Amino acid sequence: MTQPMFTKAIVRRPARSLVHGITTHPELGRPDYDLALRQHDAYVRALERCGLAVRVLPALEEFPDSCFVEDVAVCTKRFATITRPATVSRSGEIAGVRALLAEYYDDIDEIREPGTLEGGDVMMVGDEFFVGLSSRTNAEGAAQFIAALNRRGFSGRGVTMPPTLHLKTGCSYMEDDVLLVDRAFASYPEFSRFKRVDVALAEAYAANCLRVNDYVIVPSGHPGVAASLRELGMETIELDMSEFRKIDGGLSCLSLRF
Ligand code: CIR
Repeated sequence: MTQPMFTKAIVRRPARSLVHGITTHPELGRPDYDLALRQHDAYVRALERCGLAVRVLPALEEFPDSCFVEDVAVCTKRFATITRPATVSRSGEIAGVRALLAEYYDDIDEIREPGTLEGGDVMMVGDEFFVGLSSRTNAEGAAQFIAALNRRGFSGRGVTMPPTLHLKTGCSYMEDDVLLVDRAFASYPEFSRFKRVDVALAEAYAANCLRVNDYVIVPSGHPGVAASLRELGMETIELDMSEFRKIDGGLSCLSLRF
């Protein structure tokens, strides 16, 4: 890649309260905080290896899910949007991220009540954005965001969701026209124009991979997805995400890239 897609990232250290993060998978057990910190360190190193300068925000103990910074903002080439998380326990996460983004962006928009939108529902494909209409992102939030995109010369469209947490829980754009898709999204007409890499049910968690410049970061333990991406000529970095997975967190959720 001659021109890097991204040069910077923002992450937030996991709080000890992470063990109380929202989860739809209580059967996986509580996260181990010390292991989560080590996995987070490895994540930051991986972003650095991809060429990003990483800013690390301090842990926010009052907000168990606050390490999932992707949900509280959307960063584009021309502007950033501060989102409005649907869950009350996450609403206080935005302040620190807003202040930091102001160092990088002159143009910062925001989602307003009654809109809700979480960044995990926003998938960027060049100048086009897909917005998952999930239990976290309502029609009003999506409409506000799409209007903000249109005002800056981007396009956006809503995507009806299967019962999946966020859009990018189930599909990730790998650049070069390649879309990684969970079975739930495989037949979506919105995605028919892409070269689709289908993710097997047993590897569904790896539908959330992260393309960053010349690499794709893949959660370890998903050999089928990693092999499919390598067959397409992509260089992969594998990271153990076990502790974040326990509270529904994937690779993309842990950072804002811009
Ligand atoms: C939540 O339910 O909000 C967190 N436990 C997980 C957020 C994951 N974020 C993402 O997929 N972008």
